[in-house]
Amino acid sequence: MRIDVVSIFPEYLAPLDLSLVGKARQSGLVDITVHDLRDWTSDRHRTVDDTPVGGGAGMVMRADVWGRALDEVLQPGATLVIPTPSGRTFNQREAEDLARRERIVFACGRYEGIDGRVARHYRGADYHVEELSIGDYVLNGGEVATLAMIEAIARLVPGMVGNPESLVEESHGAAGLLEYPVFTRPTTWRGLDVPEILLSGHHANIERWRRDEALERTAQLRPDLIAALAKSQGLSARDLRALSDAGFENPS
Ligand code: JD8
Repeated sequence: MRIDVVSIFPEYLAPLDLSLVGKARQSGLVDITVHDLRDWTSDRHRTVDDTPVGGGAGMVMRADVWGRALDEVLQPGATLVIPTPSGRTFNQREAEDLARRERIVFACGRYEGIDGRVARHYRGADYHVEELSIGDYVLNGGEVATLAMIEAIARLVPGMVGNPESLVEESHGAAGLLEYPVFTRPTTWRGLDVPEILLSGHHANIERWRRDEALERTAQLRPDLIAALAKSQGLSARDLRALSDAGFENPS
């Protein structure tokens, strides 16, 4: 997978040199290039913004500068991702979809955002243009959102995580539940013991305990996920009993 990122703060993407994504870059599994938008400015002040047409506070990023940059960085068939608080909400499904793409270009905005014609122009030029938000809160720019999305996408690239099985069980994974709590040694810490059943070696009981924990936690914090799971995969009688034992009504 090839990923390009365009930003006026390219150093903001330095964390992509670290950890799993950093290793994936070294092993060639993922090819990430970060570009400075100012390299496509045409004036000696390297201007990328101007006042909003129609008035209003702040500044808007210029379409002509973004156009020169994206014309060069976007290759045929590439997907252009524009992080924006007014975009579709990014989630695990979106990450799985983007992890199947060959080339992705992230356009990181700043100020009040990027001139709206940029997305319209490249959509019109038959590029996949995805305007995505990572959550209902306001950031100062697209870089943090881009870091989050690249990590969520890159770790799904085959060969990235040691045991692909682990991708299934995790929150928002195929199980559709939040994760069960995890523990390790010391088995007693500050008077707190790890749940006895996890020391039993009885794998079926442990698996059942973990699903019950995941069901209870999800019903408490994300009842929308329980309803979706009941609709998509259905809940077993044992699941329903676990939910009612935990005080949660039958979701169907
Ligand atoms: C891109 C400029 C700042 C946003 C005026 C503050 C994503 N979930 C998210 N929250 N915020 C962003 C985001 C914010 C951005 C840009 C993404 C480019 N800003 C603007 C509008 C209000 N300032 C985001 N993904």
